[in-house]
Amino acid sequence: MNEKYRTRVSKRLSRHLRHDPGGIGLTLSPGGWVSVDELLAALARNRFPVSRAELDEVVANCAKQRFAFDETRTLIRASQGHSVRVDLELSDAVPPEILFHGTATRFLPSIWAEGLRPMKRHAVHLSATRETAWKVGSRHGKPVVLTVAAGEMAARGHVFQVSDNGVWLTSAVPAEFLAG
Ligand code: HQG
Repeated sequence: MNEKYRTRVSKRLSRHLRHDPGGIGLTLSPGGWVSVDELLAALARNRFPVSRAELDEVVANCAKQRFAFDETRTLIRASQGHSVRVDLELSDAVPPEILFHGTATRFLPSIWAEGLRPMKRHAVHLSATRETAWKVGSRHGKPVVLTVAAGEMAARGHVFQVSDNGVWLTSAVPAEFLAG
């Protein structure tokens, strides 16, 4: 399987495991899980056949570890990034003092006015490193990295969680905790 094909499969998995399970007739469990057999059957029905070995390869090789199997390896879910309603049942975690958020410069006026909001997703996504945040921001246009005073937020009662693949999640970041 080459890199290009792995990326195609990964994008397709993101679409159905985060945003549009119904599009191929899938229903996610409240925790966001779906049976691997059902997923592969649904993809095949929709002219996108993927073998179990290929799925395993995509899950294992995905640099961002976007997908995770359960301990029996019969269920799979996206580790973060959902727009459909799921409860990932992550435990609250104490964030580092500073986290980063990558965005595009054109969003800054609105972000300074109202802080970071989850927009179409469940939570605001924050990165542990400036490098990762830069990549995240580049997806939207001319990137800019904001620092988030996460320690101070936590001290003031904001709740954080960290996904299985190391993305920090919180429901919103008021502008007072942001710096350019
Ligand atoms: C912006 C990818 C205007 C926010 C990444 C972002 C991440 C505002 C955009 C994950 C705003 C939403 C999530 C406000 C926030 N006014 N714009 N008040 N508040 N925004 O894609 O964080 O590759 O939903 O800055 O790596 O870019 O898919 O969020 O630019 O982990 O696995 O609204 O998606 O992971 O964009 O990315 P997104 P994100 P994957």
